Amino acid sequence: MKFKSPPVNSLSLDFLTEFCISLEKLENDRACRGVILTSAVPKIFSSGLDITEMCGKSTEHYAEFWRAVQEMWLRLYSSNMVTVAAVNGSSPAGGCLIALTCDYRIMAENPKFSIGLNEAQLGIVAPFWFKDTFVNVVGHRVAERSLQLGSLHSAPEAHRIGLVDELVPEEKLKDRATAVMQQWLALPDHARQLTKTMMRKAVLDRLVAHREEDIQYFISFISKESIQKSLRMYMEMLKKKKS
Ligand code: CO8
Repeated sequence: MKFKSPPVNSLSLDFLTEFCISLEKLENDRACRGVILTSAVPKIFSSGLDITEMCGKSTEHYAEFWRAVQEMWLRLYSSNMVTVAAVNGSSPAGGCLIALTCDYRIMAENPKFSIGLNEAQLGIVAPFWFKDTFVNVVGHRVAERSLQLGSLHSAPEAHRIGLVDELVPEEKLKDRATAVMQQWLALPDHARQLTKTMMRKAVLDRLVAHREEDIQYFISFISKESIQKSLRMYMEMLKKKKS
């Protein structure tokens, strides 16, 4: 699956909806046992949640948007397919979450590409299920430091802390992702799927049990004037950086 929503593959409500529909189609296709997620946009895997969806919108919109973000994560984290992220560009926040949610991550070894849960830099807080997913990949201490600092890690650093499983030259990314997929698909599906469920169930169940509460928390957090101000300033900073 190639993300193609220029300029930066931000996760808008439309993007998330289409992502879930595409994933469901693959999930229901008995001939499909694995999916490689990558980007068709040069230098960017995904810029994370579309900030404009979280700025100046109605309570109903925030609820719909957040439910779509949850749905994307629930489907991908619980997927029966083998999921490999071929991270061929920068991948902050929600983009990093997509990669973390896969079974295996391979990143192009370009030191200019960065990845991480940088929410704290925007003045917002990564939700508990972003944190749980991160902890499951890198461990508690690394996650705690990285989350508090809102760190964006260069590709080599991301590899060093275990945020990505391997680095390869950009031109070899597709071949390597295919080889990894073959290796994972060599195992009997039922054993691999049950093992995955065993490892992920507690974290998945936690969001399922607190889904409505999490939506209400998101709405009240994001609607705060101080948070709206931080997001507006961040967007302005992105635009200024350009000029
Ligand atoms: N949402 C909306 N618009 C964006 C986003 C985004 N996430 N990222 C970039 N854009 C826009 C820019 O404003 C710019 O718009 P315009 O052309 O109108 O000026 C356009 O996309 C291109 O951006 P850049 O010029 O910055 O492109 P570069 O190639 O130079 O850089 C980057 C690409 C590295 C992706 C850079 O744009 C960047 O760092 N973006 C911000 C990424 C980020 O911090 N995302 C975090 C989103 S928050 C999230 O995912 C989790 C939130 C959890 C919420 C929990 C609350 C309780």
